[in-house]
Order: sequence, then C-alpha cells, then structure tokens
Amino acid sequence: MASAPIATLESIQKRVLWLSALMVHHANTVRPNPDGTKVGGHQASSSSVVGLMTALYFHALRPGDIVATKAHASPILYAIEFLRGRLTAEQLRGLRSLGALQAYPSRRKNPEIIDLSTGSMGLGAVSAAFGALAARYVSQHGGAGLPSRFIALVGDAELDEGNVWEGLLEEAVRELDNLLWIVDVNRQSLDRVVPDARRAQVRDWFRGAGWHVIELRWGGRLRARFGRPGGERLRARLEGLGAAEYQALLRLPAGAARKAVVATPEGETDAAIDRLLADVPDETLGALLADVGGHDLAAILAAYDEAAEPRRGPCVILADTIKGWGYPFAADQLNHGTLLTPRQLDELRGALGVAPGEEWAGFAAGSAEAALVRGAPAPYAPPAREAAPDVPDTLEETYPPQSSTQEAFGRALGRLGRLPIGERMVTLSADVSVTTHLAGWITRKGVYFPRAKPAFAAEGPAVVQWKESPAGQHVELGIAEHNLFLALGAFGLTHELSGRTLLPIGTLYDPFVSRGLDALYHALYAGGRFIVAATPSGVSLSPEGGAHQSVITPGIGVALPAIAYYEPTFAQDVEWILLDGLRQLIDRDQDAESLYLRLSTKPIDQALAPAPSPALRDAVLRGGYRLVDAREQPGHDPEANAVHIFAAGVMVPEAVEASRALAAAGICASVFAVTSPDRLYRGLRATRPYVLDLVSADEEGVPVVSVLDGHSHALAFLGGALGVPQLALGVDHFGQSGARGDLYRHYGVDAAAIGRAAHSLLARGPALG
Ligand SMILES: Cc1ncc(C[n+]2csc(CCOP(=O)(O)OP(=O)(O)O)c2C)c(N)n1
Ligand SMILES: [Mg+2]
Repeated sequence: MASAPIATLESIQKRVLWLSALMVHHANTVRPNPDGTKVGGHQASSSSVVGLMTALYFHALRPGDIVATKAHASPILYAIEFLRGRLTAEQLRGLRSLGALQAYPSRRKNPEIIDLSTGSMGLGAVSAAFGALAARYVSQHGGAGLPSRFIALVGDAELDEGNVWEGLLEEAVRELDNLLWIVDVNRQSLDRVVPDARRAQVRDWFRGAGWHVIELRWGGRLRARFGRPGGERLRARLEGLGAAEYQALLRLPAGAARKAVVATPEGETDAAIDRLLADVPDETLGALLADVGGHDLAAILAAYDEAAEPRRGPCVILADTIKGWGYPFAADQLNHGTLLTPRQLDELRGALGVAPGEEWAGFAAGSAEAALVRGAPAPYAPPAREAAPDVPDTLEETYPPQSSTQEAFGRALGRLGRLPIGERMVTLSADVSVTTHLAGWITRKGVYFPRAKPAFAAEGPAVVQWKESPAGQHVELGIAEHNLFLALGAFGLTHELSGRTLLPIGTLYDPFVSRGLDALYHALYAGGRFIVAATPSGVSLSPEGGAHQSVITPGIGVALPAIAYYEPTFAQDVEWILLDGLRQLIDRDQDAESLYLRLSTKPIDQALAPAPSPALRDAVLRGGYRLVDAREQPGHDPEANAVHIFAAGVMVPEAVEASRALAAAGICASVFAVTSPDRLYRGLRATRPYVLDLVSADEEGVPVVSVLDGHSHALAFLGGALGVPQLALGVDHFGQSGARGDLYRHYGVDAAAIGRAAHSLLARGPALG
C-alpha cells in the first residue's frame, strides 16, 4: 500500500484535533445555552484516537470499508467528515443540538454520514462483528461482497462489558477476515484506571478467540532508545509500571519525571537508564516517555498495513494512546469530562498553527493536505439494491384444530420456506432453535456457517437434520441473547448496507428478551429491521416455573420504539401478522417497523376463531377485534348489565368462558381479542383512536376487564382510553411451577377471576350519567 507522507498526515491530524476541540468548545461556551446544562463532548476521549482515526481515514481505509467509531470520539469523526466535505462548519457548530449532529455516532439520526451506530459501551463493536458476518452471508448467498471490511474503534474499557466476549466466543466470528477492531488503549475508563492485568488478558483472550493481534504499545522514538545500551532496562522499567503509575509519570513536571524514571524500586538510581537518558533534555523527556504507539503515525500506518494482509480470521490492533493527548489534562485520571478553558483553547490554536480567522477552515485547494484528503476513498456507497420477492397474501396452510401460536408460527415458516420469499429469510436462534419450532425450517434450509463443515449422520430418524455450510439459512448462536439481538440487527441492516433485503427472524424464549434487552434496543436504534418470535411466554408455560415464565415482556413490547409487539391467539392471526411483518421488512417506509411476536405453546381451540375476512384481518393488524358480541344477547343494557372483556393471546379462551358464565348470570360480556396491546396503545394519540371504534356509541359507559398472561399494566390504559372504570388482570408477581389451571387461578387470570372482576365492576354502578 502506498504510504501517505507522514508530515502531511501530521498536519491533517492537527486540524482534526483542532476542529474536534473547537466544536465541543463552541457547543459548551459560545453557542447560546438557555438552560445552562453542560453540553459536554468528550475532548479527552476524542484526542486519544486522533492519530488512529486520521491514519485510518487518510491512509488505511479502502473502498467498500465502513467504520463504527468509538462513541466518545464522535467529534473526531465529524471533523474528518468536515474535511472530506460531507459536513459544513455550520453543522459542526450544531453539535449536540436538536436535529443536528448527535452526541454519539447515530445512523438513525445522521444517516448521511454514519454507517454504524455506537453509544452504549461494547454494543457497537459487536454489532460491527455481526455486520461482517451478515455481509459474508449475503456474499455467500449470491449477493454483493459489500461492505468489504467492518472496522470498529473501541475504547479499552468497553472490553469490560461481558457482551464483547460473548461476541468473540461466537464460532462464526473467528472466520471473519473482513473484520478489524482497533482498541484505544488509553488505560482510562470513565472515573477509573483500567486494571493492569487487562493488557495481557485482552491480548490472550483475543488470541484464544482466533484473532490476529497487533500490539502497538510504544512509538518509534522509544523503541529506538530501547535498542541502545540500557534500553532494555528502560523498557522493563516502563512496562513494569502500573497504568496509574505510568499516567502519574506523564503528569510530572520536567526534572521530576527523570528522577522518577531512573529510580529503582529500592529508591536507588538506575545508572543504565540514567546514562541512556542523559542526552535527552528535560524539556523533551516528557514527550519521549509519552511516546506510545497509538500516537506514532508511522507505527500506526505499519499496523494498518499488517492488518490489511490476507489471513483467515479477524484482526485487532491494541494501540496505546493517551487520553487528553495534546491537552493540559493529558493522562489525568479524571479527565473524561474535562473541557478546555477558553484560554487553553486559544493556546491550542497557537500550538496547532491555526491562524486567527481560520478556525473553521479546511485545507486550501492545492495544498498537500487537500490532495491527500481528496485522494482518500469516497464515502461508502452500498451496491444497487436488488428487488425483493413478493410476500404472498396467504399461505394456504392448514392448522390443527388445537393449535398453539408457536406451532402456527413453525408451520407458517415451513410454508414460507417453499416460496421464493423463503430465499431471503434467515432465522437466528441462541441455542433454542428446535425448541422454538424451527426444526422443519432448519432441515429444509440448512445451517449457515461461513465455511462448509462435515455433516454428521444421526442414527435413526432425527428431529432435525443439521448440515452446516455457507448455503444454510439458519444461524445457530450460543446461549447469549445479546449476540442474538445484535446479530438480528446486523442481518436486518443488509438492505441498507449490502443491497439485499434479508428477512431475519430470531427465536428465543420470551423471558430471555430481557436478558438481551439493551442489545435489542441498540439493534432497533441502529436501524436494523427484523422479526423476533419469543416463545413460549407467560405462566401458561406452567410446569416450567418462575425462572422461565415471562411476566414483564408485554410492557417491554409496548415501550420499545420501532418494533410492533403482537400477542395473537389463533393460527390465522399468527399467519396474517407474520406476513404483514415480512412485508414491512421489505417496504421499509417511514412507518414500517420490526415485529415482536409473543407466542405460546398452549393449545388453543381454533373453532373459537371468527371466520376469516379482509375486515377481520385488518382488525388483527390494528390491534384487536370483537370476538364475542354481547349486544346480541337478550336483555342487553349497556347502562346496567354490560361488561367488556379485553383479553390478549392465550387468555382469550378464559375470557370466552367467563363471558358464557356471566351470560348465565344475566351479564352481557363482550369479548375483545387483543392481538396487539402495543398497537392499541399507540393508536390512542390518533385523531380517532382505533380502540374507540371497537365499541359502539351506545356502549360508552361499559366498564372494562382486561386480562393477559403478563403484567396487567400492559392493558391498563384501556379504561382511561374509553373513559370507563377498569379492572386490569394479569400476572403481577414472579411465576412458579404448577398446573396451568392452578396457576391461572392463583394469579387471578382464569375465567372465574374474570367473572368476579365483571361482577365487582357492575356492583360499582354505571360509570357515566
Ligand atoms: C453500557 C454503558 N455503561 C456506562 C456508560 C458510561 N460511560 C461512558 S464512557 C465510559 C468509560 C469509557 O471508557 P473507554 O471505553 O475506555 O473510553 P475512553 O477512555 O476512550 O473514553 C463509561 C463507563 C456507557 N456509556 N455505557
Ligand atoms: Mg479508555
């Protein structure tokens, strides 16, 4: 690779550092700040990667590469994008203001310059790893081999997050030669210094996970000294220091630093080191001792070149840097949120050679810097988007008379697998594929692995045929729900990044949604579109006990943005919702969303389902429909003896039973099957909320009983929405083992409890009038 001239890179680096400091300064002290809240912007975290990022963008980046930037270095990225002509000075001045450049790189908010979102520690880097896997998948299924490399800049303390190591444990990741991580080893976290043992641990862990490790610990000047007589003693002295001691050494005034570095542990003078440093004047000794690899441009270029050499697996560069590099608070343990004062900023301007009046300038046309910037690869452009096959209107599948929603899901998937649309579907599971009804799909489609593996032949009839190859369409992950959601998010971004719309469907046990929740949130925020089938759910999974029965997930489903939560009852509901979910993954218009299906293994009598019709299908997708109409019952009086039961998912049969029992007691109870508490809730702010359409004008005061197999609050808004009293039934405590009927009774969600709630509401008298 042709080397960029170091002097020019250095000059660009100075400008990048300056602009990153200036935009943060502007946001905090120049721009009007009506409420006085600190704006922030992480000047110290930014400066530690200035060399790594400058060299990356203006030397190492190749066409087709995309980058996930360390979240707290976004000002550096924005400065680079300004120099590349993709941002204006005005945009830099808007940092962290409404509708402008986000605090952390955000594909959702700034898609014109951000390919991959970062923010929450550890998630961005692992997302990039699964992005590399998804790109590999697309290319091995006949699509474009783009993006060609996924490059992630990672803070060293991000490696404290367990999800990083969960990601590295994933077997397929070690196959990815299109993945590069650059770890910014500034030895500082937020408030603490990173533990000394980390350096060796991290290196060994990466190696153990099959990564090629490049260590960029010392710069060229120190390495040259290490080669001289006494040099090995100096190296041993420096490498023997703990991180906190080394940071402290860098902050000592001239003279004191020499004394400290030549001192032996016994307090004597190390004559060899003393002699070695004798020709280094005090004024430059500090800079020599601070000569770490991650700020030595020549060393960085060499590391990037080594990283680009062909090899079988991923690569990581562990680059030592200094947090606050170039600033008065460099290496100060508590500099994470420190901002340069106006005076310090002015001094920095002078030191970096920025002329007054040129503060917001790029490079003059014709300059060597401008030429180098212009010569860098163009911003990533995804390949032309391939057309996606049509989603059928119906699957023409038959479902058994007693069918659970999980079984219906498995059957629907099986049918889809035989259609052209099935070619675009990819299922993912964290070690629960067969138990979540994917066996048929996997047998038909095979398991995806970037490299073909020998298939083992099972003796006798097998539940599933497990054949791993690059042609497979199911990704089986280890038990790590973080990986599942980050991988779903990555496979759900190939439409945007690789030109092919994949339809990723992840299956897991519903209680473990919360296990991967921040990854799910990140995957959605980062723009991934996918389907989550969470099954089984609730206490209906009766003998399995409280650790496996999900209670709070309905609330999560309602609260999560960019994903629609559905909890259907009947097989036909499942089919319609699934087809609609797939269609939304393909449409990708503004309102299109991911889908969270909360399913169950409880068999449901399909005879209870209404006859299919376009109107019913529409109602299912909008969030619910009236299943039992009590208005037809004799003596129906909405002001005296009527009740509305809103039941979701598996609780619908209990509601129907309660309605029958109530009818016998002269109470007219309509049953509404709620297919999506989420859709109903979000519809409330519409000019005409859909839930109001479910009841008729003469039913205005009819009280509501709601019931679901999950926390009651997920449907507790209905009474307020309808302006009537409500009793919200649900599972508001930990689950436990027991027979299903016993549990329903215990938690007060069975037909009898629904009946009691109805009686009690009616005993309170009419709500209105
Ligand atoms: C999941 C998560 N927990 C906590 C934080 C708060 N936080 C912000 S920065 C930081 C330390 C980051 O250290 P490092 O990754 O080494 O970054 P750098 O030193 O480059 O700033 C923490 C704990 C966060 N952003 N995300
Ligand atoms: Mg750090």
